[in-house]
Amino acid sequence: MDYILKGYGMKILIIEDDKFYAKNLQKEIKKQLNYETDVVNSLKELKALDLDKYDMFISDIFMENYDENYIEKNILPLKKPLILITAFPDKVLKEKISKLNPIDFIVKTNSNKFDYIIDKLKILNYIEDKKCLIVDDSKTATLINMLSLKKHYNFSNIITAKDGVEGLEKLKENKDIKLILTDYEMPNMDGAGFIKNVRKKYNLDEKIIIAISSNSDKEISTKLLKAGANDFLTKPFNDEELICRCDNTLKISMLLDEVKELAYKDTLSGLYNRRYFFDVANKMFLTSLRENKPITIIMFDIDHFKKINDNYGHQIGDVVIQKTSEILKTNIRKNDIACRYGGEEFVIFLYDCNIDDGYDIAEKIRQKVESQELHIEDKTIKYTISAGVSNKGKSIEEMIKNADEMLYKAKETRNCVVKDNI
Ligand code: GH3
Ligand code: MG
Ligand code: MG
Ligand code: MG
Repeated sequence: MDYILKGYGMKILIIEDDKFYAKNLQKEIKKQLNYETDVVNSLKELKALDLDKYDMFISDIFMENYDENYIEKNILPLKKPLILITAFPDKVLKEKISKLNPIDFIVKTNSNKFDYIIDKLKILNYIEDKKCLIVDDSKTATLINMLSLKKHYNFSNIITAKDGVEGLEKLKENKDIKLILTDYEMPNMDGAGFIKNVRKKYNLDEKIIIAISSNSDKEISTKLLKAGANDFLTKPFNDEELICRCDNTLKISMLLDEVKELAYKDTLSGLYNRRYFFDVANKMFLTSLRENKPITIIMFDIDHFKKINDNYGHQIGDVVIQKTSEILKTNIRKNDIACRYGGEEFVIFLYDCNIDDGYDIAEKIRQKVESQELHIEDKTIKYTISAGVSNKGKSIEEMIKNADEMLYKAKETRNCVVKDNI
């Protein structure tokens, strides 16, 4: 397939003669995903449109009184992802569906009819910046699975490995792998050994593993599940089964991420909270020891924040916290963690970063805050922050304590950054 499935922000055309259904689907997509969609209810309307501007099509498979090959003629040549809507997926229809090569098809009569399609769109959004890994010693099996996944999903990349040993290497090189398909029988390290090794580092929701075997022996499927596979497939399987299992496991992982996001985020600032900070920073601390990477902690505190509250009111104080958080968020890398540590205190964990680079980042952030002028209501507000930077300590707690001591020193003058000197 040579199309690229876009996730967030894609423009979708809904082709459906049932106006009521189309309108409701459009509303639901807007409400749940905030995607813009257009609707056409007839072939005439379809032909009048510039179809190139759409990233995806959701189309009824049969529309009354129309040339039944309208999808082949109008949509397929565009080589864009297609989701089909059908009232009854009987056998004849299934053949037609498979000819049209859709990324999925939806049965209209389902009571929760929109849930499925909304979930599908959410999954595409979810995996857009994530990778998939196929571990299999058979080149043919790898190719077949690769083609299926490419047809149905928009992973940013699909990586392959010929056995468990190579699989682990690829996983180490590509932290953003989310879904893993692994064969059972392989030389060097088999599927069960590979899965056990992955699970030493990653939970069931961090890396989704679907194990595949040609052996229908129940002993093997249970062995793989006990080793930590999220699901299991017996060869031969069809495209539909593979996609259903991937969808289901991806959906669970996506929901867990959503729940975690709620549990781990501070609502006012949108930054992570302390709980998340310690969960992740402690893990990354251990990784840094293993991988021999430097880490640095910065503690920030807004200067004279009490005065801001006293002079302008608590609500404007809240906006100042939000603006400060935005500056923190936009000045760190993807692997760093910014957290609201307390009222007007923030901490940033910098991975693979030495103390001097950490100091520069803190200084850049301090300068940005200093040069910023906030206009809230009819007031112009300027304020400053202080920061302490440290890379010393045998644990995250110790590092924070040291950074806090540096912050305390910075508070002697305020609007400055002080680093630990080793
Ligand atoms: P310093 O420069 O020494 O840090 O002085 P400061 O006034 O910033 O420090 P202090 O610790 O005395 O005051 C912090 C204030 O932050 C007190 C508290 O009421 C306020 N605060 C804490 N959380 C929030 C919040 O969520 N919103 C608002 N608006 N204020 C908050
Ligand atoms: Mg094999
Ligand atoms: Mg404080
Ligand atoms: Mg303060």
